[in-house]
Amino acid sequence: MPGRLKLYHNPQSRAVTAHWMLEEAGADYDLVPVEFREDGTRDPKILAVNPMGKVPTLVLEDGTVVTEVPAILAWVADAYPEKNLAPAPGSPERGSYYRWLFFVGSCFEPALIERMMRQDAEPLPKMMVGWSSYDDVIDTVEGALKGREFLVGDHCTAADVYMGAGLWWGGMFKGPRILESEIIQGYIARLAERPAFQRAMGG
Ligand SMILES: N[C@@H](CCC(=O)N[C@@H](CS)C(=O)NCC(=O)O)C(=O)O
Repeated sequence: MPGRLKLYHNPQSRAVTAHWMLEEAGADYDLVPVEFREDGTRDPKILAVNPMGKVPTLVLEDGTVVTEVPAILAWVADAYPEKNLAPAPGSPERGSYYRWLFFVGSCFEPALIERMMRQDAEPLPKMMVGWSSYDDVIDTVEGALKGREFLVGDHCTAADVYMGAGLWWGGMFKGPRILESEIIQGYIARLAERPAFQRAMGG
């Protein structure tokens, strides 16, 4: 058994995605609140476990530190196999699962950030950046979700937790095409009905 975990958390952050995942897994955990500061300094509590000063940071029962949302989600999915939050290692579905799990952090997030924070700048060259372009990312996400309830197989996996949370945040930040897309909004609405989502994201 994974034992008791500690999630360094701030509700205005990507830590809610890890929180949602811990709820999906029925994990035994404590939230450690991390304060965000306006003056550029960081809460010493987070610096004591993660030199990047970032949440989410998950600390396992033996003190092992896991950072980066997709790493935390993947670890939790594997640590609670009975919850069926990841396809079997080596299966074709595991390939799709990894694809979408990694797509969020390496394509969706940077594309959204580029689009939202560099609105007056020329887009970075498609061939150079790993996410190609914001529109290519949204087209790809819509294509992956078209006619499907979840990204992989017929039930929610850690890839849906990451993609769903990313799209949910993207909509809150008014990322172009996210609120307008019926496919994306239908997907978010399905995920938002999950009790684990509501416990973590609802407050
Ligand atoms: N690559 C990290 C990103 C984590 C991240 O950027 N966290 C932000 C909040 S969403 C943070 O902790 N910001 C506070 C700070 O940098 O002081 C992940 O995937 O977990």
